[in-house]
Amino acid sequence: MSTAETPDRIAEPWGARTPFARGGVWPARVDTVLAEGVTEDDVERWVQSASVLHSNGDAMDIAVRDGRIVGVRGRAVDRVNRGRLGPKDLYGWQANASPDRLTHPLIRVDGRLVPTDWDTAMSRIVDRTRALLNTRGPDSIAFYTSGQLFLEEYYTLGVMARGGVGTNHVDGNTRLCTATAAEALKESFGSDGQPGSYTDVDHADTIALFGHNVAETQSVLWSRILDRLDGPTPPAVLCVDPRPTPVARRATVHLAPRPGTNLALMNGLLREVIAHGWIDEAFVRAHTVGFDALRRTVEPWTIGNVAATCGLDPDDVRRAARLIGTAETLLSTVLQGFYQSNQATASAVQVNNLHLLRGMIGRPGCGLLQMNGQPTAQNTRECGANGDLAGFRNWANSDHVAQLAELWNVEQDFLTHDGPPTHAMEIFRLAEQGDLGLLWISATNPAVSLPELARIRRILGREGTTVVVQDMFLTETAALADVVLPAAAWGEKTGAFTNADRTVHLSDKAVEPPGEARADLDIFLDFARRMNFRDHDGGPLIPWTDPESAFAAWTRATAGRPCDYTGLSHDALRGGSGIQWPATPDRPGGTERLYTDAVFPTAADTCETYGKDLISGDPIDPARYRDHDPDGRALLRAVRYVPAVETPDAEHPFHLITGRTIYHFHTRTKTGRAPELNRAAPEVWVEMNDSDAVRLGIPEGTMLEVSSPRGAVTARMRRTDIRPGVLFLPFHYGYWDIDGQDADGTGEHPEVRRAANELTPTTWDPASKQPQFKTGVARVRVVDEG
Ligand SMILES: Nc1nc2c(c(=O)[nH]1)N[C@H]1C(S)=C(S)[C@@H](COP(=O)(O)OP(=O)(O)OC[C@H]3O[C@@H](n4cnc5c(=O)[nH]c(N)nc54)[C@H](O)[C@@H]3O)O[C@H]1N2
Ligand SMILES: Nc1nc2c(c(=O)[nH]1)N[C@H]1C(S)=C(S)[C@@H](COP(=O)(O)OP(=O)(O)OC[C@H]3O[C@@H](n4cnc5c(=O)[nH]c(N)nc54)[C@H](O)[C@@H]3O)O[C@H]1N2
Ligand SMILES: [Mo]
Repeated sequence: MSTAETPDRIAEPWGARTPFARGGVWPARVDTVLAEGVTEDDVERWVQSASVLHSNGDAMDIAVRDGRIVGVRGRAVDRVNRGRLGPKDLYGWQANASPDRLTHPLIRVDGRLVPTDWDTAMSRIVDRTRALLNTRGPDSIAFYTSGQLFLEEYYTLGVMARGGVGTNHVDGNTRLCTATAAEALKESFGSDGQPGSYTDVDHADTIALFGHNVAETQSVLWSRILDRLDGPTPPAVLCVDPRPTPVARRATVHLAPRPGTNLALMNGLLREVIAHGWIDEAFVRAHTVGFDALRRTVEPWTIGNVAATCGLDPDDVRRAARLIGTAETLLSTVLQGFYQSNQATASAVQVNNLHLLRGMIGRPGCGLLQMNGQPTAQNTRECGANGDLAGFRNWANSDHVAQLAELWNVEQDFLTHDGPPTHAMEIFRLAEQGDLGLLWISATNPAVSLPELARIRRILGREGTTVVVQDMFLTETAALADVVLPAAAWGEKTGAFTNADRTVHLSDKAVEPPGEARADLDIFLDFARRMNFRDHDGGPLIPWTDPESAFAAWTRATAGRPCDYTGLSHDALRGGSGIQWPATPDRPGGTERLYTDAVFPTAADTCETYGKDLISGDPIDPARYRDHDPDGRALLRAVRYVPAVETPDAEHPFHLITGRTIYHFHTRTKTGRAPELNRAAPEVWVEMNDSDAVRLGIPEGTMLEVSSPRGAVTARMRRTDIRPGVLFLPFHYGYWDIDGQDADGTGEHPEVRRAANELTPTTWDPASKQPQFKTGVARVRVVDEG
């Protein structure tokens, strides 16, 4: 493998610096990697694409030779990365050609998964669906999808599931990922949609990262920040994270709060901002509602109370408040340290409140990014393949439901259900109770990524629920399925997707998929055809046939909505840079920032939600919302701090938090099969503070059993400067080795327990329903001093 820019991008993940000053233009730097022995002259074609191993949307071209992918090169013209690529992008594409790829469908016969043809596999699913619809109705069928398919695939899945099958049980693994981002945006601004832009990095004088290890999880965005930090007018950086991340090491102020206390900290920071008069009173008066309640709610959170509750130095809290209170242009980002922790939505909306109080929204440098994680999570949410309706429509607003019924030409009754769309944690509970006859899982590996894995294995292995898994590999989840469908991967199919700053990219097909693997879109279309789903007039419910016509259908669903795509097409996305929505025929170049006019989509007829009580999660009554219609003003949502349910005690004395390393993506189905990435982080580890290790007399490198009330894993100990009393486990490692896959298809596997989710609790945020992967407890026991 050769990289043009830096010889070893494992050792130097962010590559060489290209410093620039505030308000300047981020210089381009093109990162390229090609397979051993291949030079740029050998490349036959470069095919336009973007990264699917994080939400940053780094644009790249795929190098093709002899019908195979032989490398990637960043696209210098693109607004997102100006040519740069991160380690996962540079090396991860090798997984496409792995010999482990699924090449034909599998079905379970006498307890074993055996190869079969498409017709047999699809017939099994169709027969089962028909039988369930005839006997138990649509509520016995559920779809659990991803944040990693393309928007054409989600839209098709959403129409097929809601308009064809008629079920309300449709969600994505975005529930585990950015459900809180969506909920926080809806609660404050009336609709999902990131207000900010990545160019805010270029203009900000202060950057605040709340529970976001951007250096490892969106490494190219961190390169942009590093280039500002090394330039002539560096921004101040606030980092809120219990670990000494690379972000913390470059921070002006690093706060390492006790896990689960984010809301106490945020309430304290807001109190300081108000008390010092660092607020834009005219903006607050004209464009927000709820200030008095917010002021009252944060009032008890003096510096002393914050310091005691969060376990922080009072002076550090004061310095943090001053940084964000006196910033001229503040960029804030929020991610899993907030979204997967205690009071997730409540904490995330306080960052929105901070920007509203300071009037810092819709202007260069005043960005607010309730970050996404997965590459296409935004599209799952937009297209209604999660617990939302397509086009950011409000399930509780019958006019919005009627719009979809008209667009799809189906009875409105068919789309109307007793309650909100079912969220993933509830879908798995329904399966556990035996209420689901069919659970169709696409592009996600819940047997590693959901909390409390012993329970998830039980649910997936249950008699009576037909589990369909659509994946590139025989994952831990696929091994428990009844039908396994081999999917084409990125690079083997065409589709569009949207990153965390609303930039839409096209990813073109570069090579053929292996064996009989098929694009997810083709699988969904085949199912819809076989089911013969019809509209009100007897025409096909889903008339589109390929990615381009699916995209065109999707744009019609967005007309007039906040995520308006009507100015976009596959052709418009080919060539130059990605384009930020909304993009309309009269604004085909897209929109850099939302809310530049300080008018928010909160009006009762427009909004995506009437909101929830952020402590109980109960929906707010639509009539009550209408009575106090914010009508374009943003909502300052105030919430009191409530401690986490699970906190350390004598039996489980440590907080347990989980997360990521730069070299791996999730359950490693791709990055574990890229030699450079696998070598960089081959095994699970557990981080413990030096002082805890000394106190317990545990030397570096000791094998520890880490256990919680749910289970146990073994992991080698690393001593770090993580907050004392806190353990950190990466969640990437499943329960078998990538190499030692389930060869006989029985679903049985060696008892290697190393997945962090053996330990995590089945608890979720009441408002966003996002599981709390970062609020748990654990104890340790020495297994081997080796
Ligand atoms: N390399 C890599 N990049 C990725 C991914 C990947 O798997 N690998 N996945 C992508 C996806 S889907 C996502 S969602 C994003 C996630 O991106 P991040 O959110 O940046 O990643 P995490 O490591 O999950 O969590 C971030 C930080 O939260 C901190 N944290 C834990 N508990 C608390 C708390 O109570 N309070 C605060 N303030 N912080 C806390 C952790 O110490 C951790 O450093 O990354 C995306 N990018
Ligand atoms: N403890 C703990 N648990 C966590 C988290 C945490 O921080 N801590 N983070 C959570 C978050 S934020 C996330 S996003 C989830 C991620 O959890 P998962 O979604 O379960 O993780 P992945 O490994 O990305 O699984 C994606 C699957 O899709 C397959 N795939 C890839 N591309 C395609 C495609 O084009 N088509 C099809 N059909 N399949 C494809 C891959 O092979 C892989 O098996 O994990 C969550 N779980
Ligand atoms: Mo995620």
